[in-house]
Amino acid sequence: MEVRTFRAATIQEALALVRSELGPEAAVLQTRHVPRRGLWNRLRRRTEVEVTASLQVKVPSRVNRPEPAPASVAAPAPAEAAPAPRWESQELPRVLSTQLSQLEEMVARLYQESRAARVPEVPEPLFDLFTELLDRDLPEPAAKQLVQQLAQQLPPEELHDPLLMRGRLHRLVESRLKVAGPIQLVSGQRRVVALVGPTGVGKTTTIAKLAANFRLRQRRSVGLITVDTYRIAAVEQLRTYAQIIDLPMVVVGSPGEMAPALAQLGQVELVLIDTAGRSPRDEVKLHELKAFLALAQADEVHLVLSASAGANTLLGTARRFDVVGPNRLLLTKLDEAAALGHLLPVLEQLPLPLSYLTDGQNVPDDIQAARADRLAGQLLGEQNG
Ligand SMILES: Nc1nc2c(ncn2[C@@H]2O[C@H](COP(=O)(O)OP(=O)(O)OP(=O)(O)O)[C@@H](O)[C@H]2O)c(=O)[nH]1
Ligand SMILES: [Mg+2]
Repeated sequence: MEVRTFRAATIQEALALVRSELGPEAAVLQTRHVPRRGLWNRLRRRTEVEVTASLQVKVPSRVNRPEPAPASVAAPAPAEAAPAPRWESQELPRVLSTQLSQLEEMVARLYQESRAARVPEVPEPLFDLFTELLDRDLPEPAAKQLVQQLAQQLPPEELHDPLLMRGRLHRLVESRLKVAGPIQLVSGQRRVVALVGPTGVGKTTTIAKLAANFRLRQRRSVGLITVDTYRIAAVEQLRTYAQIIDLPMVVVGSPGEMAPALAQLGQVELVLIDTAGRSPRDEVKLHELKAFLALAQADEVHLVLSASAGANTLLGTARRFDVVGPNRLLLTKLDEAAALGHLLPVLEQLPLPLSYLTDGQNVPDDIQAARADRLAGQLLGEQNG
């Protein structure tokens, strides 16, 4: 088989040489750039195109040729019309594949640029983590701020390791949480703990969970006081729990009854005070509540809020309850919230440390003392967090 090579400065010139030497039927077998001959050219790294071609190789063209027209309507081909040059069939796939890979690169670059353009403050390697935080209900400004802080902490070798990044993010969130943990009892001393908050958040149920755990599991002496005298049903709700757990319970109807009620409970180690749910907008009732708690000399006042409420509601409610003087935050109904990310900015903005979390209606099981590492996992939606 006769195979010949042709060299020229450009591919067009080289192909023109092939056609003039071998004719239009010649098939191009290979084209490549090669160093130009001569010392001077080599020193200057000049290249030229080398085309290898043969007349004996028949390569079917990949370009669809039009079907020949029926004989009756066929116009005679002009005598000088040259057949389509064979080299097209070789060159096209090469050209196409180069263009395709260029297109791929361009699309990838545009995609990265558009992601960065959408949220320019988010470092690109942390973009997936950022969108995950949004999926976990973290508000965008808080998610941005978190990944920016993470980016400052991350050593460059960890920037592309999702596992290490997640570990650091977890520790970062954990370090931002303020946690008081559970009620600490000291033997021989009475601790008075009150729960306050809006209506229906789970104060009475949580009192029952705490009372049952301290009494039945930790074998401490516990007494209950309710200042919720507005609704008979509310008093009966707590009385039922008191009877089941076998605890003393006293109803306080006016501020003057608080001191006698505490005296009546005697030397119990833990007094739990249940209060009526108050509308955060009712300032008179909030001040009244404060007066009750001052008379009780409460050591701990836990503001109870439902985790299923939105961040603004939680912050607004907490601000209004400030007058009552809470020193702990207790979050209920974690089980009802689809995701918990919205709680992170709330927990950061409120000065109150977290005491307990509740995640269901079951007394006494659905309650945990707050722990920063576990809560960080819950806020980030980690498995088994
Ligand atoms: N899903 C879920 N429900 C809860 C949780 N805690 C309490 N509940 C339910 O919430 C409802 C209200 O609970 P309560 O304990 O009566 O709430 P409260 O704050 O005492 O209500 P008021 O006294 O009316 O202000 C009840 O149906 C409870 O079973 C929780 O952690 N998760
Ligand atoms: Mg209640």
